[in-house]
Amino acid sequence: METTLVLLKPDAVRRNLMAEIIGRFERRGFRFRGMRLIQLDRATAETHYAEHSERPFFGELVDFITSGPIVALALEGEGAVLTVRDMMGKTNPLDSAPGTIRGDLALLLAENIIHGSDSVESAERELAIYFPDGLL
Ligand code: D4T
Repeated sequence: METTLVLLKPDAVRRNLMAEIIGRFERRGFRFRGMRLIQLDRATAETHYAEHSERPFFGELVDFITSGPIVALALEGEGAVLTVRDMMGKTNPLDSAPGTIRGDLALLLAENIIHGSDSVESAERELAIYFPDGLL
């Protein structure tokens, strides 16, 4: 059994898409082990996106993810990491298939509404950032 970290980014919260997205994960059958509405500070955002620190879009990425509240979810299920990534669609919403979260709800790469851990190792690292007190 795997547990993965999902973020509903500030654009998802601003656009009132929380219930829509969370509902998809509920209906798919994941067990919710954590759910928090939080405002990220820059230091935490930079820790989360450390792998992108040298990329030209890093500053904008941190500006964006700290621009308003986000929702952090810890979702448990068989193959949760890959299943969530499949449900999200491709990173660039223009490439995301209809039926996926981004394919149905997003248009812009810089505002792609959701993050999901890309491996079991990333999930462990990221869950520790957003749920330092552990999971239910
Ligand atoms: P996240 O991390 O948000 O789930 O996205 P992905 O795992 O699907 O994609 P990523 O790490 O490659 O990108 C992280 C984040 O940066 C934004 N981005 C990405 C951007 O604004 N411009 C770009 O050119 C790229 C590649 C979108 C997602």
